[in-house]
Amino acid sequence: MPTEETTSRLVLLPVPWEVTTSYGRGASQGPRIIRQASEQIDLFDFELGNSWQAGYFMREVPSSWLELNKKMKAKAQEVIRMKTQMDPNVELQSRLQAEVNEACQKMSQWVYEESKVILNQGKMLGLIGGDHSTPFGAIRAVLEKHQGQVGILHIDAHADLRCAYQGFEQSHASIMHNVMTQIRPQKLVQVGIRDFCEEEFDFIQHHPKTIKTFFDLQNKKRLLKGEAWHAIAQEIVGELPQKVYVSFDIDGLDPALCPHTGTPVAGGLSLDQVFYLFSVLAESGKQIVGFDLNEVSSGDEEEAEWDGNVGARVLYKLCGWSVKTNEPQSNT
Ligand SMILES: [Mn+2]
Repeated sequence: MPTEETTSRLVLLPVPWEVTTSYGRGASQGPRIIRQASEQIDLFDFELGNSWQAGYFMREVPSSWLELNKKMKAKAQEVIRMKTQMDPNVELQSRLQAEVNEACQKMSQWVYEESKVILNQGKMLGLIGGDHSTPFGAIRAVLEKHQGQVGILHIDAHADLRCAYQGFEQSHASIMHNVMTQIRPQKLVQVGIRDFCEEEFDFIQHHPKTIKTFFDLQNKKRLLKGEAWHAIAQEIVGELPQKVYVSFDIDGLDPALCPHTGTPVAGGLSLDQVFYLFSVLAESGKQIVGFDLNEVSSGDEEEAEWDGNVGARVLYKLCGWSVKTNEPQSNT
């Protein structure tokens, strides 16, 4: 397998960051456990053949961000504790909160700059989180490269449309709100969504032209009535423009497939449904112009072989379809 970045078609940027995660922990270990599990996966793929030969290069997990993550996560936890316990020291609370927001901003800027360098070299980009706040800078860079003419396929249990969460502007729970209000892609198409608040539901209702949400329960009802996933997948793909960025939160899948993820929600997609959706996307002639895979986590454990295994399989498909949907013949 090619191991040099310069000769690779696709570069994977690991971002071990989970400062604002609220419930479970371990998303910063995502890149490491995915990389470990990836050794178990055959390179040849039934749908993708030997697409891997184009070269997928994963960068080293940057230890400096891992360290800052640890430091800032402790501060964020303290802010959350102070809020829930109504600690009277509001001055300390707002100072810590500002510090956390600043660090998240710094991470985001770094991701943006690294993504730009990778894209400017004519390479495909994949980001591996980390929590779901990590891809903001990557989405910004991809959208800039394509003059905003990109739709986002967002697979997630959560709508992530909160206007800041627990006082953190760059929260994992706000990523798509930030993307829609600050980066403004052509369209946001959400799949697997089954956990959201009223504010998020209203946000979706108020943006009928730019946001299309395929709520998990609606999809399940259609399937239970006997409709085919093929029809739903075609509808999903039909909502997207020519160029597609995939933002994949692993918790969009059934939690049996990601037991250690930070905020699991019962229900969700099977791996077959997601892989079928990718193939329908590819068959439509649309192109994946960038992607992220986030919230793959080891939880409190050092190892989480199963989470890493499923994460690696998803990553492998995302890499393969990124390369394949951008081959010259698939653009005609
Ligand atoms: Mn989620």
